[in-house]
Amino acid sequence: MDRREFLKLAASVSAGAVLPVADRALGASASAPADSAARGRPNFLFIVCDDLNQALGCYGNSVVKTPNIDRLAARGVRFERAHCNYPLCLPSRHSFLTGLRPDARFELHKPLRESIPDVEYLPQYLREQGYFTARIGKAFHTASIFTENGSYEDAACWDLSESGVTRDNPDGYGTLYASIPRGVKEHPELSELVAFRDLLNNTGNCPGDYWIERAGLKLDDAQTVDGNICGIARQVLTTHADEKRPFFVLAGFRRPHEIWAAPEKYFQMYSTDEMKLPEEPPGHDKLVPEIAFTRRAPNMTDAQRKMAVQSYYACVSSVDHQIGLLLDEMDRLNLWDNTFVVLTADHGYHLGEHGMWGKVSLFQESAKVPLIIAGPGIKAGVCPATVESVDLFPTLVALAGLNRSQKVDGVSLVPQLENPQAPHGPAFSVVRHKMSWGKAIYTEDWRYTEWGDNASAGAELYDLKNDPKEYKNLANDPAFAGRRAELKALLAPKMTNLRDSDPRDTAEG
Ligand SMILES: [Ca+2]
Repeated sequence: MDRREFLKLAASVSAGAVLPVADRALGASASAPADSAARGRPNFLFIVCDDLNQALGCYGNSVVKTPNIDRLAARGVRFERAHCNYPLCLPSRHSFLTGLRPDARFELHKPLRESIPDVEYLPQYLREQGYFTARIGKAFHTASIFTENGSYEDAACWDLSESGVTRDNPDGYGTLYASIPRGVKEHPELSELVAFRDLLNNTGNCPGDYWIERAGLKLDDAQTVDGNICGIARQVLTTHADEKRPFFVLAGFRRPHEIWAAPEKYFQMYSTDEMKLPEEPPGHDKLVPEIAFTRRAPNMTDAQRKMAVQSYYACVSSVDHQIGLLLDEMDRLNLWDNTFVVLTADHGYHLGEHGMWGKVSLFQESAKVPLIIAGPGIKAGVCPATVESVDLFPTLVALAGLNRSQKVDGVSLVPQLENPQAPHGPAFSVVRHKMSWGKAIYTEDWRYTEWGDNASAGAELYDLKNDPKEYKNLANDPAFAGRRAELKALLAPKMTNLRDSDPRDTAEG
């Protein structure tokens, strides 16, 4: 979509709230060569949650409490069938920040720039176009809140780069109360701690089956890592609201990524009795190749499962509170007429479906992500089309009114923002399990997955219209051979750089 078409979109919906906005009277921005070219372009507030699945109020979950995410959905377009392109933190983030689907160059523990030196990330591109860019929290990846060692943040992307680390609060990514670094006895902020670590078996297809740990915190919201990330982001919004130079602010929250640590009031919002566990037909997984599963916990009792769901929801409500504070700041600063807000996650998370607790699976609870886009000229709506995280890069380029010549794999979602019923898709997602790649294509009605080269390690085919929970694998049913061939033909050209012989790191990260 070109600039003229974009302006038509904005103007068609909300005269008086269209782009480009008039230059603001206050606040001279730091001079940069592209500053003048960037004036009048819209701002972006890009909110990324970690391991947030679609179990949200606005996506139809009646138990979880997400009033603020629902508030954003009520003013934007919510994408029902948004898929990440690799259901794991770093490759997914590399993917949507480049607009490229992951291939063998997207290693699990290395910055992508080591594999593709001239890669151009979305914030890097916007910065080159004159945007002020800020990362607060987890954009690419952060190793630990106690040390920035192993940070994957890319220096070319950011004018401001803040991890959100709070040294007094170890509830960030990668820190276990139960073991490292200081031990549970030295944490007076804990109201309770339950570690499920021993309940996970280690027979999953990713070797890094790690922790399930739940921790109620005697801390205020603002004292948590996400509270700190939110506080810095609010300051940045306040400082830059009236700048002529537009901003791209990425707020990367840690929750609901494990460990499940949140102020104890969020745990008290939910009774374990009201937690619903998946009711699945017995034996349904017998038709599924074993390689499709990861991180199962067959030894957990129902009471423990319900506690795990409760803990996840508590963390979702905790991060929802922080998102609400950002939306309040959007209101207070009158930013809605020139700022697009994107809310998404790097991938989803299983809450017991198919026996799984975690990600790195190509089933929908892991591969689908929430995606909501709101802002000037966008009416509230629900888009049923299949879309992918790689679509975000070209979408933001189009919303900024920029023309970028480099090829990306994603396709702009501006047509869906204009008309949520506009067609799109399909989506593709990949994952490496043990020595084989899983390669999946998703349409509105079907999911087809191949494991290994030419399905040598198995295949899955689900009729999502009649089997929305993916219980009946039809891949080897002769009645669906034609459908399988049709989807295979769509999948094959997207996966040309994914051979099982790729010497890729298979550890979970
Ligand atoms: Ca993640």
